Amino acid sequence: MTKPPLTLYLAAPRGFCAGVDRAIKIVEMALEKWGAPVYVRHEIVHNKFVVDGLRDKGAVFVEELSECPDDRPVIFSAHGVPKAVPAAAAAREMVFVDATCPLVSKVHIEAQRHADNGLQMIMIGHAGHPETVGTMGQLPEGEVLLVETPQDVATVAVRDPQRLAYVTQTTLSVDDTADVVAALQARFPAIVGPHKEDICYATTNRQEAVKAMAPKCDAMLVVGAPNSSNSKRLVEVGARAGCPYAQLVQRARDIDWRSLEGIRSIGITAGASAPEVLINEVIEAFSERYSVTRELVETAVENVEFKVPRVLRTPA
Ligand code: 0CH
Ligand code: SF4
Repeated sequence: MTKPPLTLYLAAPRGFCAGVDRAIKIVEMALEKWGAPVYVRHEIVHNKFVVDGLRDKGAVFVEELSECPDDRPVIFSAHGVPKAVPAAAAAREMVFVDATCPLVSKVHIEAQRHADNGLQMIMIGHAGHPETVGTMGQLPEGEVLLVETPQDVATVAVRDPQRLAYVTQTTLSVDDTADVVAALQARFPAIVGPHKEDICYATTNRQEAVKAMAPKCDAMLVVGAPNSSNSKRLVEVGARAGCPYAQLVQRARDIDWRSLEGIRSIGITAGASAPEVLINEVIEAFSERYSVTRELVETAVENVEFKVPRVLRTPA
C-alpha cells in the first residue's frame, strides 16, 4: 500500500535549552562524584523520560527537602527554590547543589534588589508553579503579590502605587504577558520592571518558531510534559496562530492518529525540557505511516550555553 504524502514542518529552535542542559549535567556529575543515591528536589526538569533516565542511574526525586536524609547530597531543580530551602539544607549541614537556571536566578536577584530599594513586588506567573513559588520565596511570605491575568491586575491591592516593581516567570506566553504588563502600567504608571518581561530567550524563540509554523500546518504536535509550562504555552501559541489542531504529546505512543486522519501537513516542535530523542521518535512514527517531506521552519539560531561547574562545589 502506498503511503499518503505528508509535509512535516519541524520548528527550530525546539527542545532543550541551555538551562535544562546544564541542570541535567549537574545531576549526572553529582552521581559521578558522590555515587548513588543523589537526591533531587522536584523533577530536575519537567520531563518523565529525563527523570526516569536519571532515576535509573541512582537519582532519587522528592518534592520536599524534609524527604531527604542529612547525609546524602541534594540538587535543587532548574526551576529554582525559595530562599528557605538552601537555608534549611545549610542548617542541616547537607551537601547541596543548586541547578536553578542562571536566567531564573537573575530574576531572583532582581526581586531582591527591588525589595532592597523599598519597592513592593508583583510577580506575573502561574500560581503554584515551582518557578513562581521559588521566585516569590526570595522575599518573606506575603511580600510578593501574584497576578496571572489583566483581571487580577484590576483588583490587586498594593501598599503604595508609587513604589512598585514587577518580575515574571521565564516560561510564560509572550503575548499574554504583554497584556498583563500593559494592564500593570496602565493602573500603576510608576511601576518599575525589566525592559519587557523576564521571559527567557528559549521560551521566546520557541514561541516565535511556532507562530511561523502554525499557519502552514493542518495539525501540530508539541513534544513535552503536561506539567511543563513552556511546552503548554507552545500548544496555545500554535492554536492561536491558526493551526486547527494543536496537541501536547509526551512521546510517539500518545499520538491520537484518528484525530489526524486526512491531514496533508503536520508541524512538530518540543518544549525546552523535551529531549531530541523523543522528537525523533515522533518523526519516525509519521515516517512509518506517511511519505514524509521534511521542511525546517527556522526563525532563530541559538548558541547559548551555560557553564556547568567543572567541579561541583557546595556553598561554603
Ligand atoms: O516550563 P516549565 O517552567 O514548567 O519547566 P520545564 O518544562 O522543566 O522546562 C525548563 C524550564 C525550567 C525553568 O525555567
Ligand atoms: Fe533557563 Fe529559559 Fe531554559 Fe528556563 S526555559 S531553564 S529560564 S533557558
